[in-house]
Amino acid sequence: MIRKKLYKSKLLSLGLTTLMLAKPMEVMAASTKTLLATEYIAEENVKINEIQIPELLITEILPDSKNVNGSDAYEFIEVYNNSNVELNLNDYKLYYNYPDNGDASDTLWVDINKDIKIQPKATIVFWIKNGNNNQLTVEDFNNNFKTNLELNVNLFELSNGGMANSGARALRLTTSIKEQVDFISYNMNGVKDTSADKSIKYRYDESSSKSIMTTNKSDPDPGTVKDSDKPVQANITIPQNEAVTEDITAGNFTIEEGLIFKVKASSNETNIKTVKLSYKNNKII
Ligand SMILES: [Ca+2]
Ligand SMILES: [Ca+2]
Repeated sequence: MIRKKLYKSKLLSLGLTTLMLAKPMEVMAASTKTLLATEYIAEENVKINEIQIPELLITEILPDSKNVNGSDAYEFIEVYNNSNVELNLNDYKLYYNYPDNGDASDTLWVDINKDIKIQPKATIVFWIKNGNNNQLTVEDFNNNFKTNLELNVNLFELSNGGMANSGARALRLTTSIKEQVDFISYNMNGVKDTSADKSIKYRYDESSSKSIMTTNKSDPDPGTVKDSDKPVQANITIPQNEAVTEDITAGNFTIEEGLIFKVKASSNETNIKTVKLSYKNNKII
């Protein structure tokens, strides 16, 4: 019988690095209310309130716009701060999704690792830069929609292929640890919702707890959400106490299994949106 060698795996301990890097590092985070990917800890997903209105919503998309160099030039996604507090985009991610292929088809589109603030009731707009429209400027965008958005303030460029004009597609907005905040879809069940230069709008429906398409023939108004398209505001209380974190990394690991860092973060006052883990090693590069 081959006996697997056990290694000590204290967080921040020295000497682990070369072993760890032999395999991809996997970081797991968990909280009493939100759990992250890959490996779950058996705890109930407890909600503070019975009805939770999302603080951040996808309110408008334009999957099909006029072309430049053969591609849609002005595709955009509008996101609205439906809360009473300033939100930091650093705590959220946006995924493009293929509903016919399930949740596993999520493709990460927005993962911002810097502080970008959205004020209460304000919006930000993501403009798709697909290669063929890369030469267009913010001035072009504003001229096209008669808007006055500012680059990297409330207008951000996304570099990817853009939103398909045909075929079922969706966008999933989540916190950093992938707890879903909002989900919208179009072209479902063989129905074509897109048409050139007409945007699709969504309004969060409190009774079904889902964002519902309200029109697929809107004149685009990136950066503006009409009062009639706003749901009940989410009232967020700023936590008074820091979240409690606990290192629950296994004490030993085998080199075959690799080491998984596990950190448990919890708060009685809010859900956990982001967990960051840092470690040190003794390797001098
Ligand atoms: Ca498109
Ligand atoms: Ca709008």
